[in-house]
Amino acid sequence: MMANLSNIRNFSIIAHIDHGKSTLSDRLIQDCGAVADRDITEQMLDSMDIEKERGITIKSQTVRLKYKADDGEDYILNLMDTPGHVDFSYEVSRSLSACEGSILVVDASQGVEAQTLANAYKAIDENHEIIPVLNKVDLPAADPERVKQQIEEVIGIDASEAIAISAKTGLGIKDVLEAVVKKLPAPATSQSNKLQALLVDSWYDSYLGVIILVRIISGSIKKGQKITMMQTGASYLVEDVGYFLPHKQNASELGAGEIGFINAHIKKLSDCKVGDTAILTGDEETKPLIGFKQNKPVVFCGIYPTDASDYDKFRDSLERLHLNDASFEFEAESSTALGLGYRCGFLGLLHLEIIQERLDREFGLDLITTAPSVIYKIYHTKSRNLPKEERVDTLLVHSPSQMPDSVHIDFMEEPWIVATIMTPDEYLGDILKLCTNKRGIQEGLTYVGSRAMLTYKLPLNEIVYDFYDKLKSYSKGYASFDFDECGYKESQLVRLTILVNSESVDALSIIVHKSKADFRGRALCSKLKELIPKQMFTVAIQAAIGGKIIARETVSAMRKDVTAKCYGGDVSRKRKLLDKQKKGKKKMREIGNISIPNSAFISALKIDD
Ligand SMILES: Nc1nc2c(ncn2[C@@H]2O[C@H](COP(=O)(O)OP(=O)(O)OP(=O)(O)O)[C@@H](O)[C@H]2O)c(=O)[nH]1
Ligand SMILES: [Mg+2]
Repeated sequence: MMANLSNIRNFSIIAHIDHGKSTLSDRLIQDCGAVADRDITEQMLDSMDIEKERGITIKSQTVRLKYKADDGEDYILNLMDTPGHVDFSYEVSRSLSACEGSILVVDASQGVEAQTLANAYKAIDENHEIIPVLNKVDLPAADPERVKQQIEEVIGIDASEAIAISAKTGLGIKDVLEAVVKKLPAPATSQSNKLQALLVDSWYDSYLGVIILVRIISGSIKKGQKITMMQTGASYLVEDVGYFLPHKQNASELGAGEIGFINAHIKKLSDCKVGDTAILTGDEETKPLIGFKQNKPVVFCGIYPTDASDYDKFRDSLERLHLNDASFEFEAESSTALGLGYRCGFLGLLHLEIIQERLDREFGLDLITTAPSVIYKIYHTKSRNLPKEERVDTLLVHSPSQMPDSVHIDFMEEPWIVATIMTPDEYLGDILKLCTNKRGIQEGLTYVGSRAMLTYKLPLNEIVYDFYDKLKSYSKGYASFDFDECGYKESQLVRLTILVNSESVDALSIIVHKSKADFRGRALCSKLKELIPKQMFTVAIQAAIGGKIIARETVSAMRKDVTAKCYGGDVSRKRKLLDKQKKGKKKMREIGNISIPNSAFISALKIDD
């Protein structure tokens, strides 16, 4: 049975990382009786192994709940639990555009953090009605009154009726459900009864093919009808429609205002672009919905199988994983040091780490990763006289090996971000130093109680390097961080090449800012000196910018004591033996194939500055 529109509520649960969104979802599911008490587990919606182990949400999840409110009416609640980490903020945006309201969860012992702010603003931009909820009031450190004040001061929404809850003990959950029904609006009624379904998400099911999650804006959809995706033009016969309760449940029909899945035996994930509009085939004059802007990978790195014979398996694994997570990109690449591999693009460093871990865990692959990089723009000297917009030969590169010779480069640009950092006052000094060291430009500093809120413009390539780790360690984990891209700026960038016995090792080469090149070059060389084991011959490690060597280290050869057998005897005999050894070594150097341990590639890139 389709629900009456005025009795539907669609809402997202948003918050900073770890403030308790998934735990609150558990309680709401439990209170609505959707899952028997004995089947309740912690963070039920975090279904991937990696989510469970790390205790974080990576993918948004939707659940349809039935709730009998105090006014005696039956309501349908569509709840969307979202991830808190900045890398997955795209998931949040998509969920928000499928809903009319949000529950903003704030940990009452921590207060407003960087992602609280970022996600709250996203909800405001979507014209959402927002219910502020203060979680973890069971903790002794909780201070709900102070946090209420913070929400009003920093975010600027009314928090006087914020609900104090504990998602752990279940305190206040009923109040949250009542607020959802009373304060959040029902979906708007549409003028048309022609199907318009917003594609919110899609994923691959090994039995059914691609499943899509839709928000029905107008009209309805049922089994046996044929749908067309407006952007891609792909058409499919609908096999099933239904909801997640949280288990998958088929329904006879999905109607306006509802959120549910469509299974149409879709083979290609590329046919289903999230943000696209699905219509009934034949209704081509229907207007497409606004959709979302495509998210683009910002961090790139090369990934290579440790064992070259795993290459085919690696390619298959990437293809399979891509069906599950279309937000990473990959293209084949080869490196003289590492052989055949792929250059992959990710939404951020955590995303990179997770994909790498899934490749290892789900596909049993042993991989080497090169330094993460961003996309640089290179303006060619040929079109020097043209205005920037008319330069058609501008190159987008994310790997040093793609950089043309410096004589062909007119100038380069790198991406910048604007970061919001919130930190307890006592760590402010260190964090300011860190931002300056990362070439940051301070834009603002305000206080929210005893917490400082900093706005900084920073080059993205400094962020992907180790900014997040440093921020966490300088602030003992208390600082939080959010960022948005803010365009490209001209920058003095150079290619720093590492040469091992005069051969360039592209996997260790990087694109860096000129001011850091000397330091990084020296540091890389001395780090490699520690990491490369002694060989039978001398190994020279050099760092070069263009043709100029800026640093050099030498790994001296192992010296076998060839004169050991020669007791006493005259000097000329010893000489002779030593000369013979020298000749042998020379030969080895010529055919010399230095084995650089895999670990060197990763540790070499972790240099303190
Ligand atoms: N004491 C206490 N702990 C809580 C409460 N709610 C959640 N937690 C704990 O806080 C941690 C994070 O909870 P999650 O529900 O996974 O947080 P989340 O917001 O979903 O996190 P992400 O999805 O990674 O952003 C878990 O260890 C929970 O057990 C609460 O009300 N009281
Ligand atoms: Mg979660």
